[in-house]
Amino acid sequence: MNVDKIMNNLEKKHPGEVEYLQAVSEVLESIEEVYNENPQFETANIIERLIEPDRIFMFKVPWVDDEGNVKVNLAYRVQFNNAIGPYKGGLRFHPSVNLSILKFLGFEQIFKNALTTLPMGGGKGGSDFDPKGKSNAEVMRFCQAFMLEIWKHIGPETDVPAGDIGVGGREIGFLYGMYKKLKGDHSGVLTGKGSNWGGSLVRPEATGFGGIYFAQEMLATKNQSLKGKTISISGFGNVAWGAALKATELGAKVVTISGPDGYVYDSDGISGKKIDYMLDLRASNEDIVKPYSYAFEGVEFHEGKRPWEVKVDIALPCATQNELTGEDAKTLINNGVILVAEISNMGCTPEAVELFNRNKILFAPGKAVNAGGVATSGLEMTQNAMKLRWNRQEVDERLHEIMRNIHGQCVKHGKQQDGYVDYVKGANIAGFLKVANSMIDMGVI
Ligand code: 2IT
Repeated sequence: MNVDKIMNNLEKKHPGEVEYLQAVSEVLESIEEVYNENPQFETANIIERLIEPDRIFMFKVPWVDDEGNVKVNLAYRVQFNNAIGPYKGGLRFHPSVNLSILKFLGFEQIFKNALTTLPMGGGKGGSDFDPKGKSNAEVMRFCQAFMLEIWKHIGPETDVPAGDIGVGGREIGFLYGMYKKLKGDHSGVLTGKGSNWGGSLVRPEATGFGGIYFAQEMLATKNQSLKGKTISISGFGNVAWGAALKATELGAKVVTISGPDGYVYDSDGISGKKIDYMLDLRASNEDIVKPYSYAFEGVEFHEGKRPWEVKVDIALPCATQNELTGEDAKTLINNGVILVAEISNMGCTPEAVELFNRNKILFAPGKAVNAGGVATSGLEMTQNAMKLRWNRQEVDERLHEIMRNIHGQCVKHGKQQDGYVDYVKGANIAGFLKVANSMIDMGVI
């Protein structure tokens, strides 16, 4: 495989789509060796068939705000690959959303979903709609208008959207309500549903819990545990909340959370009612973290800064892509960080990843670490199909087992001769082999 040539061609076709190109090139570099050792991949022209989405729906969403003004947003659903199951992946509502971001997320989702051990393909969607400052009724009208267009192209065996940044339980409710009305049935076409109407217990916590279970496995390879470790977390949404909850339960101390406005440093640790307060912050729809520093004593707010300058044992990016740079990685390494795990998707820049690997820091990528979210979505689909509901313990145990399994796959394919585990390589190879071999089994379609 000639990675440079493939990347040059892809860039010519999709100029300026930096996040998408970044995600593809990271996977290709990881799998190059395995690919070259198995000529059947080249014969089936797997790479060219894998790196472009199967199809993309792009549509406008007209809606009316509370003052009666007609607004228009741009929306997308990227159906990337369904070799091992229906397209599956979240919806992101954020002003930064564009095709490059959704294609990177959809591409990552293919390998992540393959790692979960469950039958799910990869997809992603969303809109540049900004939920910040919108009323409940405006969010509802937008979600209804979004579903009015996309409902024809999704379904429980076709494509199953869920939440991502800007899409939580409230939005899934509005989207599901409209789908149910249009389709005239109760097929569980979205995950992250409310627990009264088909949602799975533990789904809200699952991405954060799964990330912490994964970090525990990583630490165990060095005979260490979370007990007594200090942790910096970025973000304050659903993912950061779940991670803070589980890390604290296991005896670690979380000292930061962050928003677009800056980060808060709480030397006493973010635990108990302070973690509940994260939910209030989110529900306020303001997208700022500063109010935390008024709500509790002894808390510092660092305006416009990111939390990676704080000296900690463990850093967990939980906000968005490329939120931890090479410079941040240097600071963390100089401060003695022992583990960095991306709970956000592609949270670290390639420069940061390279520095962690070179310095033999325990580092794992989002597609492995945050797979607990979509895995629990898979468990929600299973429960919907069986028309039953598992209790909290049953779901949590399955999630835990899946995270252990993903860690095992990363070690199997990523262990280097000196014993260091390259989790990026391990995750990419394990996910690729499953998807590529499935594509070969099914012929050229
Ligand atoms: O990035 C992700 O894995 C998600 N936003 C969750 C996707 C899902 O289908 O639950």
